[in-house]
Formats: sequence, C-alpha cells, structure tokens
Amino acid sequence: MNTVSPHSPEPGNIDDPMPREASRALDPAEMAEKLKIWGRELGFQQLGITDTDLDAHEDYLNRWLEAGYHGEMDYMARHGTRRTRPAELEPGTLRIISVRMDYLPPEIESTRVLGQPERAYVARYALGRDYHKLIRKRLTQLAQKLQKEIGTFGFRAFVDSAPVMERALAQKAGIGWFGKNAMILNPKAGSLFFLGELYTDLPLPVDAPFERDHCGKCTRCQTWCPTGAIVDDKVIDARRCISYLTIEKHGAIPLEYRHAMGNRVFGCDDCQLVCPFTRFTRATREQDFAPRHALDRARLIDLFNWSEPEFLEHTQGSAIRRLGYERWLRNLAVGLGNAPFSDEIVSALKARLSWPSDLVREHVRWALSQQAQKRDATREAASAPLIEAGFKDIIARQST
Ligand code: B12
Ligand code: SF4
Ligand code: SF4
Repeated sequence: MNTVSPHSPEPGNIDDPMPREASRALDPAEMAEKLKIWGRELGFQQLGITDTDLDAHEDYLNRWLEAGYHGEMDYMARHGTRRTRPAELEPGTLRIISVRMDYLPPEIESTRVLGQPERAYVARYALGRDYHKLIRKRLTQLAQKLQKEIGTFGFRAFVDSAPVMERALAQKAGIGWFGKNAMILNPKAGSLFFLGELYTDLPLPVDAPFERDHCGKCTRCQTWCPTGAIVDDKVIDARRCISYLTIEKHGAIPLEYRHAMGNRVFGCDDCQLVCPFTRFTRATREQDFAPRHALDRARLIDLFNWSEPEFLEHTQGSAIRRLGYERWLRNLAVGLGNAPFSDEIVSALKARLSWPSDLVREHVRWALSQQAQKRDATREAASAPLIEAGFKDIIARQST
C-alpha cells in the first residue's frame, strides 16, 4: 500500500499490528501527566491528547478532494474513511497523543535569502536531516517508557507518512488553531513545527481543543501568497501551492507559476514568514535539523552544478532526496530563469541544453529565454543615457 505523503520519503507502517493489553499500575490521569513530562524530556515542545472523532473534518476533507485541490496527490483520496476514522486505520484506537516539534535552527536568515534572487530558497523544514525517523523514534521511546511502568498496550507512531489527519488531531488535542494559511499555529510559537502522533488503545483523559482563533481580521498570508493558493480561509488549492509544485508535482511546472516561484526551489514558507505569530518561533536545539551543505543560503548556480552523484551524496538522509535529480534540476532551472542576468548562469544553463531529459531541457530553454530578455533589457537600460546624450548632441549641432 502506498502511503507516501508530500514530505515523506518513506512508506507508512500501517500494516504493523498494534501490540495489545496492559496491566495498569497508574490511573489514566497519572499516565497522561507522565506522558507530558517525558514528552518534554524527549524533545517535544507540546503534547496533547484527543479522541477519535473527526466527523467535521471528514466533511472538510471530502469537499477539498471533490474540488480537486489535491492535484496529483492520489494517495490523499486513496484510503477512504481510514484517514478520518482512526479506529478504522488502527483497530482498537481510543486516543491520539499529538505532539509538536519545532524545527527552525538558530541564526537562519529566511526573508533575506528570499530577497537575493541569485540564492536558492529551500523550505526551512528541509535544511537538515529528514525528520520522519527522528520523530517516530522519539514517539516510540515515549510509548516504551510508559510500557515499562504499566506493561504492554497498543500503540502506533505516525509522522506525516500515513493517512492521518495530523492538523485536525493537533487542533483537537490543544496544540494550536487552524490559521487562515491552513497551518496549525500556536500563539506562543508560530507554526514552524512538525506534528506527530501516537495512536493508542489506552483510555487516557482528553485535553481541551484549541478553540480560539487568533487570526482575527489579519489576511497577510492570503494576500502575500505568491500564487494565490490560499483560496479560502484555511483552504489550500495544492495545485497552485509552490510547495506542491516544487516537491509533489511530476512533469512540467505550469508556465503561469514559474515567475511567482522566484528562487523557491524546494517548498515554500511565505505564508508563515509573513504571519505575525512567526516572530514567536523558538529555535530548535536538535542537531538533526541544522542546515547541511549550506542549503540555507547556497547560490542557485552552485546547486544546479551539482552532478548526480553529488546530489545523491549531499541529500542522503534528507527530505530532498525523494525529489530526484531530474526534478531538482527542473526547479533550479526555474530559479535561474528568475535570477538577474549573468553570463555565468547562461553558461551553466547552456551546458544542460543536451541533458537527457525532456523535462530538464524544456525548463532550461525557458530559463535561457528569461535570461535573454533580461540581458536585452539591461543593454537597453545601459544604452539609454548614451542615446539621450546623442540627441543632445544633435540638438546642439542643429541650433548652431
Ligand atoms: C497533503 C499535505 C500537503 C500538501 C497540501 C497542503 C494542504 N493544506 O493540505 C502540500 C504539498 C501543498 C503541503 C504543503 C505544506 N505542508 Co504539508 N502536509 C500534507 C499532509 C500529508 C496532509 C494534509 C491534509 O490532510 N490535507 C487535506 C486538507 C483538507 O487538510 P488541511 O489542509 O489540514 O485542511 C483542514 C482545514 O482546512 C480544516 N478546515 C476547513 N474549514 C475549516 C473551518 C474551521 C472552523 C476549522 C476549525 C477548520 C477548518 O479542515 C481541513 C481538514 O482537517 C500533512 C500530513 C498529514 N498526514 O496530515 C502535511 C502537513 C500538513 N504539512 C506540513 C508542512 C510543514 C507543510 C509546508 C509548510 C511545507 C513547506 N514549507 O513547503 C507547506 C505549507 C502549505 C500550507 N499552507 O498548507 C505540516 C504542517 C505542520 C503545521 N504546523 O501545521 C504537516 C502536518 C506535516 C507534519 N507532520 O508536520 N502539504
Ligand atoms: S506555501 Fe507558499 S504557495 Fe503554498 S500557500 Fe503558503 S505562501 Fe502560498
Ligand atoms: S498571517 Fe494572519 S491570517 Fe494568516 S495565519 Fe497568520 S495571523 Fe492568521
């Protein structure tokens, strides 16, 4: 079964059976208390518990799918009600433990890099090592800690890679509210964090959902989104979203979005960067999330010049690996087409004109046409004062 998700290079593990039965040495309230303490010790910034009722979200999801907003992400429609009914995915599930893990490394510049069109912007969640294994491991450790105290019980750990309504569960578990950009936000931490879950058969007490909507009249994310992908409050048309276009989409990037992509070559953070709550982001201390190969500020051309073996080596253990070299070049070609004119860029693009992939060649040709337009515009602008001086000279001669 394919349960691969946009951010996941790995298939989900939903076929593993849930181990059952526990001898309860703690009462459920004590278990919940311990889980919260251990959760912090294991590096989760928040942990909340909720039940399995996602009725309202089943409706929202179906409307989203009917509108076709999922584009080529067929797996979003593939699992029927198992996505919205946790006990159908994992029989016996009574409660879901939802966790938050912050991922922004310290001293990372984001808006500055977006403003430097010769540099590559890589979504901040993907700068370091892939988060799936790390979070799943910590979630398993959390469950095992409790098993040591109370004996075996049923649990399954999920991060991103299975049919799970992670945001809806997080909102219900009290982690944060659904922003207009569809992100789960916390008023004290913004939204630059991952979500993960433990499905369990333990009858734990549930936390209060996060009811308050702190967006108010703000619409910054909606007005700022470069491609107009936030089509309604909390609703993303993925087909327009740069995250989808650069990570999920196979084949050509539609022409209408190429300029808007700017230098964003893997994912997009704009609707978070403009959000007023992002200033409350707390830097992570997880070494795994530290940028590798200067991906937080690399030049587009340097990444474009990576050979395929270099791409494979530099993206080992990173979420970028799943993109593959061909789509990596595709995305970078768009970025280079959007960069200011430079002979160095033109040479690098020309060197890929005979690359054995129609997809890459077409994006390279597009980028070269953009570079040519900018070169001509630069020449025109440079010659304008000369032309003006020439006219002055003619006028001066005529009047003598
Ligand atoms: C598919 C997917 C995508 C797709 C589609 C995005 C989307 N909004 O669905 C694409 C590739 C575009 C994408 C992009 C990104 N994603 Co993504 N993605 C997912 C995935 C796998 C499923 C999301 C999903 O269920 N979509 C279906 C739609 C219907 O659900 P939804 O967008 O959450 O919409 C809900 C609201 O609209 C709500 N709703 C609608 N009306 C109303 C009204 C009210 C009153 C309320 C309360 C709610 C409500 O109901 C819907 C269903 O719950 C999850 C992991 C998972 N398994 O959950 C990660 C996940 C959502 N992604 C994540 C991230 C980090 C991103 C990016 C930031 C990555 C990047 N930097 O490029 C961008 C952000 C884009 C954005 N603004 O959403 C994180 C989000 C963490 C957080 N803080 O919220 C998740 C949870 C992965 C993880 N484990 O951490 N993603
Ligand atoms: S991730 Fe970028 S393109 Fe997608 S909704 Fe947010 S701002 Fe728009
Ligand atoms: S930018 Fe404004 S509207 Fe958008 S999520 Fe943040 S607070 Fe809400």
